[in-house]
Amino acid sequence: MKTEEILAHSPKVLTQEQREFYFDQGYLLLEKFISDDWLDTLWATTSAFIEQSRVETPSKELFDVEPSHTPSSPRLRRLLSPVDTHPVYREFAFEGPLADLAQDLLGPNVKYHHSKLNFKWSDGGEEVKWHQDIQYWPHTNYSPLTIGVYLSDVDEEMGPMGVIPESHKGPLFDLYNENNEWTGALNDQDVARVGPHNAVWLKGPRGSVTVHNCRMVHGSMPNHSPRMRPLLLQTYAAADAITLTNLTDRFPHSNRIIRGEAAKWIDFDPRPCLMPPDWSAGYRSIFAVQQMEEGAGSRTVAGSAGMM
Ligand SMILES: O=C(O)CCC(=O)C(=O)O
Repeated sequence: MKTEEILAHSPKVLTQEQREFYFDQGYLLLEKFISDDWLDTLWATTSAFIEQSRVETPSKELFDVEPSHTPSSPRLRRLLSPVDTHPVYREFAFEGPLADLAQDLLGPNVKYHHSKLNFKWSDGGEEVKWHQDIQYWPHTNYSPLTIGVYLSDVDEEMGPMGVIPESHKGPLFDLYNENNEWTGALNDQDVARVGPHNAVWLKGPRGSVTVHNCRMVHGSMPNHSPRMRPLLLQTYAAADAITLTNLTDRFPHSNRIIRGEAAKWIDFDPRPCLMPPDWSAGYRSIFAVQQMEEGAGSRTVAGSAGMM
């Protein structure tokens, strides 16, 4: 659906100005968008998962942990697919305020793609290097967007999400290195090209919400504060965008229509998209792939000689 057609539908939770800002700049920050009731419920569920991770080797199906994780001092990087893991996250993503927000930016027919809870633990929680999302999970068009919810107050010390305004209008960058290995991040020359000095750091009190388009260059610094920075992320797309890889096939709720109806006609954007590696044998997290850890998943392009 074209931007003008989306804007012609009456918004549910945003002003017309906020919608236009998103399409022009590629991102939004909505301070205190989520109610305290929802935040308390999400925290109760999240605390139970943190407790569950207090074992020597937490489940790889549920958690991605830092190499120094221990039962007495858990260091979670990510709860892998909250929507598939607990009904509270599911209700929040499918029926809560985020579904209205997604509809205001995607049009009446909205599909859920995936979710994750990035903890960025206190005292050194890892950086997320500059990258664009869509090369990780190509779709037939560039409608997909990710909505993040800060479950705690987040200030600049805590590694808030950083975005480069309007970078969604620019090129998609190659996330492979010179040896054709997936790094999942822009190389130094491309980072210089987009100008990290232009970054806007999205901070705010708990319940603040970030939105970024799937072509947006974004990332975040390490968390050097004594406070963790839990950011609950859920990705949605217009119903007429079809995902092109099997990355989320193991998640039962992926690609579910949460508002409106399934598309009869698929929309194709002619701009090419980079193909990621074939991660059907396993994918852990952006942290693991960007740190190029052992077992983080395949690094060569899907279908290349290196896969055989
Ligand atoms: O957690 C963050 O700061 C950024 C997360 C992100 O960009 C991602 O998971 O793709």
